[in-house]
Amino acid sequence: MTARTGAQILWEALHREGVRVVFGYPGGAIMPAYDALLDSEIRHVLVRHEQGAAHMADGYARVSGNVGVAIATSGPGATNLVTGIATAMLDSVPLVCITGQVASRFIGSDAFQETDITGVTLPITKHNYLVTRAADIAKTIREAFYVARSGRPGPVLVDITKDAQQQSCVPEYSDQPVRMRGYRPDHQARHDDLKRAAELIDRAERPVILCGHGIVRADATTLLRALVVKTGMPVASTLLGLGGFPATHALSLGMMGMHGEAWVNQAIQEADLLVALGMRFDDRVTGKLETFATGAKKIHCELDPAEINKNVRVDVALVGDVRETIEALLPLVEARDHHAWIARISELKGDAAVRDIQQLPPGGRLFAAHVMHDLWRITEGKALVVTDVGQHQMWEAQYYKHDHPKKLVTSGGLGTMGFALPAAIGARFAAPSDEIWVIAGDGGFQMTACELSTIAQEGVKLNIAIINNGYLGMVRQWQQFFYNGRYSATPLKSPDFVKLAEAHGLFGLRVSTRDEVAPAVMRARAARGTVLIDFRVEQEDSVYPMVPAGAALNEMIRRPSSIVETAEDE
Ligand SMILES: Cc1ncc(C[n+]2csc(CCOP(=O)(O)OP(=O)(O)O)c2C)c(N)n1
Repeated sequence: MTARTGAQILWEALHREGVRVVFGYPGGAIMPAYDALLDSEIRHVLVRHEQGAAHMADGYARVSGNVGVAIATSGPGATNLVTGIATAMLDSVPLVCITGQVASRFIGSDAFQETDITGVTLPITKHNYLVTRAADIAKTIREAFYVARSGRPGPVLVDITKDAQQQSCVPEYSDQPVRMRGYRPDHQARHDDLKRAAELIDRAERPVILCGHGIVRADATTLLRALVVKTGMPVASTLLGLGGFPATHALSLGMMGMHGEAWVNQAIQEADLLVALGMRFDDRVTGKLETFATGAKKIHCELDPAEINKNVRVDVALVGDVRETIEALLPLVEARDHHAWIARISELKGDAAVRDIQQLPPGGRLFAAHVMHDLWRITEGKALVVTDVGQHQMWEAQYYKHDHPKKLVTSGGLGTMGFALPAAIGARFAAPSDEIWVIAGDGGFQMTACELSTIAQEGVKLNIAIINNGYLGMVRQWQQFFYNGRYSATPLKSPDFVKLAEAHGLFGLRVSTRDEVAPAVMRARAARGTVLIDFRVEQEDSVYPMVPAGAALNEMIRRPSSIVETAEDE
């Protein structure tokens, strides 16, 4: 083998890991790598801000199931990645982020554009590395990919000094399985525990399955369906679990938690058994812990042992890959149905359908829920939807019924505004033929709107729906409910989004009545290029129901009937 530079080895090592596209931005300390990129087959997408690179890699990873790769220079380039890395960490998304670092002899001298990025990202990466020798690059990249995708996935950062990129050596690529001291990512549920879990499931009268992101990530949806068919247990879903079980299935209850349906939360509170699959009992899901499903036994199937008994004490822990766990559990459980329990849950639904905003006559007013409902109807629920963070995110979760996994991409754990547009660009590279809709608020969209230029330069086709309510809506809603309606720093002025699209060579449309929704959506779908629709929606609508932070799951704020009446009056 001939000698290669560290920079060449980097691209070769990435190629060997199956990488075909990376998202990045160049600068001084990563220039040798960018020079070698010209001779690599890997496609590079030039972003407009490194945060966008991390979110694109994240969107790519969530949709493809592979590791996403972002690349940036040292100092400000590296620190701009931080929000995207933390977003991936909280949602267990496998990323490898590569950063240039100042030459090894300058480290620690406050050299130009020096930041201790391994120090900065220590708590928000699954693992990170500082590489100072070309000879270590191939092995480190291999390990980084292994760590990112094995066990509970997560982001890994590899910081490579400029001199390591420039040095030459004969690379040593290995095909042997990676072994790392102290890292044991694989667990398997114990047979005794599986039997105890099966006994609890067989004995339960009011069971509820809680479907989390793990089901989606582990491709366990078919097995989950088999478990539900056999045991008759209804399924509630976390935000990131949506699509893990078909929303239109008779035993799908819908989303639980802070903005979950009231009957779902009530059913959880009345349950005598919760079977938590690939979820982590986040506070947005449980409400006040002391009051969470106190009458229920709990089974927790989870890959990461650190999650067991972290927030909620459980009766049986099945630590392992959730797909393998369900597979092992299936033959152990009895066939059941739960007619009485399902009837009770239907009763709990009560007047919810009447209160449902989507049933309201529009009366000339455009509610965000109308937009979500119409989008769902027109796309037949088949689009890949990438949402930002705020009210629109919750309305999408409530009104766009996801029947398939990996068709909803959203920042759950960190709740990162600005996520949607770049994540959708990444998703496009993972799903070239999917219909993709970005759904963003007027606030979050402006955080990463610079990536419209990336869309234009790369010729990416997306459909963009801005749910424009003139406020930082979710914060405004909290101010309305919990701060006596004192709107501090939430009214928001935006640019003319239609002109902004046009300024980027893209097509823009404005919609302010319900009648205009369908024609605009059809136009966007039919267009070859990216179309942005500025939906001017009801400004002070709120997401209902809502569990106030720190309250019990069944203490929900419901949509006031006055809104229903006002709309009906019109
Ligand atoms: C980066 C970031 N900064 C601040 C917040 C806090 N935050 C959560 S929702 C929200 C308002 C979002 O407003 P907008 O994007 O207009 O969406 P809407 O809620 O109106 O649908 C804010 C400020 C956040 N989640 N992320």
